[in-house]
Amino acid sequence: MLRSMVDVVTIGESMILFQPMTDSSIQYAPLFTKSIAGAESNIAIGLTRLGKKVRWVSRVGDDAFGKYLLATLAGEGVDVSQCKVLQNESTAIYFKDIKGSQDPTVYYYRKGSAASKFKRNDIQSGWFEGAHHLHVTGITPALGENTAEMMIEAMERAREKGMTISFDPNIRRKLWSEEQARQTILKMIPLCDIFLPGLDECQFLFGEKTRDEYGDILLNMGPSLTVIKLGEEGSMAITKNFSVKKDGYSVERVVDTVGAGDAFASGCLSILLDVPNLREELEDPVNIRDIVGDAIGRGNRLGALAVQFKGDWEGLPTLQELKAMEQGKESVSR
Ligand code: KDG
Repeated sequence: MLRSMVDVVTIGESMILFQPMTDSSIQYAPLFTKSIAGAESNIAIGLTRLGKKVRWVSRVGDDAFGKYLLATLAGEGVDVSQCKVLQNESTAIYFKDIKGSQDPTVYYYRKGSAASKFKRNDIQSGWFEGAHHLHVTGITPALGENTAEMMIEAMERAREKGMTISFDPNIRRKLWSEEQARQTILKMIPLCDIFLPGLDECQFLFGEKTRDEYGDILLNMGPSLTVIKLGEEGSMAITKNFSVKKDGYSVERVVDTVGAGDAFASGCLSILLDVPNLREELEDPVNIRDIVGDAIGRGNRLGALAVQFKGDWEGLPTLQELKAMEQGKESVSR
């Protein structure tokens, strides 16, 4: 059967997210809102809203949460046809404690979840059918005994098929030991074309160095493009032929920082994935300096939008809304 083309495939776990409805901390909050979140599904929604066709591959439990999760993503227009509902398994949940201006604290209830059982033999050719690009994170390999092996194999298969790959390390210290995280992420980096770490993640992986030194190390490891996220300062892109930095957007009130990196990746990829023959262009990037600059600028804008909303993806714009912002048009709401 010939399926329609897919711009991006992403593989990972999404969870049911509960957040206190009021400003009180989780311990005292009487009421919670329910939504979904997970780095890969955040990106799937972000890119879909920006007009890309995205397939999210996962496993959920045969429970009400699994149904809600799949319905939410399908409702957003994400292709969930390669997700499986596993009998007698459960869908993961997590809680986010927002404490004023600090980064929220998250509490995971995901050990032994349906998606944590992913293994190498689960990989299906249908995951990649008709697809151009794979986006992965460092969260999925941390979930279960076999998920790192599965992710590495998925990246290798995508490469064999000629797909480009982006990788956000999304280091989550609550999920694995520092040593396991470092070892696995260092194995995954050479398999990607576009690496999207935060500055703190570069420090974690390579120790204290300058930004240019991180760029040199990473260029020698394999990715043709590394984009280092610098928080409020913006972001910088490094290729073998040039580097470019774009300033961040100032934000009046930061509500919730979780999901900002995924918003950044969605914005950045939404422009890069429009480049024909992306891998060749990235390998010898002479003509795409401006495009890379625009991509990280859009990433910065989306990151700044995401932190102003409670929830990981609720504040992400549609392409039409984004274009209006990029052209400086005021929105007319009534
Ligand atoms: O990047 C945001 C994610 O961290 C959040 O959605 C939850 O996927 C998640 C995780 O594992 O931390």
